[in-house]
Amino acid sequence: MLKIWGRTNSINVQKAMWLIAELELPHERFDAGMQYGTVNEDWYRAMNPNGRVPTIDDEGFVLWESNVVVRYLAAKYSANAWCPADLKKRIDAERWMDWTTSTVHPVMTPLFWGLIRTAPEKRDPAVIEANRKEMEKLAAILDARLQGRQFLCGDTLTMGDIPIGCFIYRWYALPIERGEFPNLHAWYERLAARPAFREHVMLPLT
Ligand SMILES: N[C@@H](CCC(=O)N[C@@H](CS)C(=O)NCC(=O)O)C(=O)O
Repeated sequence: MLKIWGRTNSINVQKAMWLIAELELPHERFDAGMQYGTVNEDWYRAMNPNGRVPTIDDEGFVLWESNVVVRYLAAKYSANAWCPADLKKRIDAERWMDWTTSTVHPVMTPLFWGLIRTAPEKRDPAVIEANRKEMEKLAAILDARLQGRQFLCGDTLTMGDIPIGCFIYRWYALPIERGEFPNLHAWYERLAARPAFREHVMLPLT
């Protein structure tokens, strides 16, 4: 059976868990990371030398790096749906996954850590404001992309929606000012209507 290690409040674990739930894959999840430890145990480091979560073991195939875990699960268990069969469609989805990691994640990390995982007296308002403004620019890019589309890569969900969907939940859940982005908001509501997204992504921010 598919095994996955990682705490439920990790955004990188959430990406994988959302897809596992969408695909109804039988699995076992083990808490790991932060207060749960485990990631520094020798046996865990032998699977994942980074000491990070998530890590999966699919019938002996061990994999880490969350976007790659999503790509693998989508390709193996949902070819031509969550992982588009058409090369250009697949690469389009992968582009949004990589963009999320290279461009959105570095902006969301100081916002999330600053507002959720830092005591109020230790927060740096200038850093939070700079990244809040930067997220407005990225939201505008997504809003433009979603004009006339139900989902990022067309009218069906693909793996391209997964990493960014997790970040956009957090962005809407943070206590910050946001501009009006009607296409982005409509897309987010389509995600929020999905039980798997609600169960694994829309968790209290901790
Ligand atoms: N690039 C890696 C990053 C993994 C990562 O940094 N995960 C965080 C949680 S989101 C982690 O393991 N933090 C340390 C911990 O939980 O102990 C991925 O996408 O899987």
